[in-house]
Amino acid sequence: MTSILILNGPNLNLLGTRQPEVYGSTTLADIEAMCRAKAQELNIALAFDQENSEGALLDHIHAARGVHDGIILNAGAYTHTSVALMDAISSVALPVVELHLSNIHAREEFRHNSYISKVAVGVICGFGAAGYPLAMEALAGHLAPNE
Ligand code: CA2
Repeated sequence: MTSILILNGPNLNLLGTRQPEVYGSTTLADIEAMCRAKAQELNIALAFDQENSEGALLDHIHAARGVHDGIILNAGAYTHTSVALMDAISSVALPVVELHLSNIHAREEFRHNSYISKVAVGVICGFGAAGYPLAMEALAGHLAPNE
């Protein structure tokens, strides 16, 4: 069975509790439930994690090799700073869909650069929590293009 990892970065554990005007009022637990329902529909296995530290995110990416077939990554603010996450994605050679709740290109200049985009198979941003199931469909389609 196809298995994917959805990995969430720093501060995303605060979703639904602060800045709803930017990130919506859906909590990360709500998003996980939405993703688990989508996984059933797509008949794929799902791991769902959130970490605030860069090192822990790197550990999840390294551990995904040989366990998962692809990764959906919302790296939060590390998107714009982390050469280490970019290198980790290259080193595990798993397809990664980059995901953001907000449209990072319509926001501050410092959010326009993404190190993740350079090594991702594709990017979904700006659709809020709905981007998560969209990213799952995109990754499942990428992994099994003829199904
Ligand atoms: O739009 C996204 O998904 C982001 O990855 C979210 C990051 C931001 O740094 C990226 O530029 C875009 C920030 C996540 C912070 O999440 C919060 C949630 C609730 C309250 C405060 C922060």
